[in-house]
Amino acid sequence: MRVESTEFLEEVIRHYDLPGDIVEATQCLNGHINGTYRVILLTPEGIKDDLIVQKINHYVFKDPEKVMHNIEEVGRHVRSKKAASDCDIISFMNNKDGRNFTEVNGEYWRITRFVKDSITFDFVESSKVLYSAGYAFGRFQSLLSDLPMERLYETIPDFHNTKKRLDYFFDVVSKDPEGRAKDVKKEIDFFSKYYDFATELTRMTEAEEVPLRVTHNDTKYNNILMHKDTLEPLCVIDLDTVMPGLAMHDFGDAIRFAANTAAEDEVDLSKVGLNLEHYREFTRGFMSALQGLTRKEIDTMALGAITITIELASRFLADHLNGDKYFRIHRPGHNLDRARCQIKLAEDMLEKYDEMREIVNESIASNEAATAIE
Ligand code: GN1
Ligand code: MG
Repeated sequence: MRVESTEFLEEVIRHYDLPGDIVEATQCLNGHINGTYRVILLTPEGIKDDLIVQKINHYVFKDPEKVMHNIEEVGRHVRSKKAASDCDIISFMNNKDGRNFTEVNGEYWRITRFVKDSITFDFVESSKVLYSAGYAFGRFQSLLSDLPMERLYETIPDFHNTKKRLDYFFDVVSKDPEGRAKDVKKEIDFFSKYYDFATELTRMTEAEEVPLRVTHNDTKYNNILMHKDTLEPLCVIDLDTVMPGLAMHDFGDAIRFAANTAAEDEVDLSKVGLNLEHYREFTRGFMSALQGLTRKEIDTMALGAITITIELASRFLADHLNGDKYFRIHRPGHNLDRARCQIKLAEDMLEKYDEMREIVNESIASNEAATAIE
């Protein structure tokens, strides 16, 4: 969407050593949280500088400085050890005060250069591209495995605490501030039915049966910039929620998005389900990049995918009941559509749970075979 009046963007850019005039500005609408703009500057030398200028959502991220601290820590760590062949990760420019964000009228902004030839996808057509996406997210976590967790802030407390998410959901249902609960009885029953199943990983985390690791926590396929021709991963983006978490959640959230046979907000629910071929390819890539997982982590990878899908369904539906305050919507009832789509996907995953677990085990076995041959 073209931005007509660009003064607010000019004001942000003035905080940086970026000479030139804005010749084009568009708003990117595929994220649900932050405000993202692609801005082309024409420099005094006549060169086009292609920038991404982003406003951090202050309602969601209560302390944007902590978010930007984490991004700097993680960036420094990954860049100090990554190989040239590894996928890059996003970083932000310093402003004139040497900080990787800038404050304008109480809002927090940041700027990065547009990665040349990159593209993102909101839906995955072919399973072929998924091995490398799985590898990129697995490798991201593996590169961060020796970053001391105490160096990172929890940017959103209890972000993937599914038990707290579901308890909050039922709280919203009981308060029903917009009077919308009467129309979603069937959906509410779904969350009651699977409450114990979906909170098992929370229980295991609290009992320290599974370890915390530095994780991305928002591993949607559109959070990897892909090369527009080769479809190879170029850069992992959206590091706002990098913090201690579970490997199974990163795996699971990626599956939720990339192995869905339809888009995240598809309204024709007959189109929604788990594509096992997509699932297999992503799993193979992720598992080959991320070795050294514990047996319990391996055994709960598939559970992670179903858990995160149920969790997100509850978050979308809670937001719908709350009057759409958290996720940006593009039409009335959008969060309800998203919730229904995620519930349908979770139901399909529950039917395919045994196969999902089997595929994880197969990928581990083939890693072991490959290691033995080496
Ligand atoms: C939000 O803004 P975006 O699209 O990267 C959300 C994720 C959800 C996702 C669902 C901070 O991410 O947790 O999985 O929407 N991010 C936050 O599409 O809540
Ligand atoms: Mg995000």
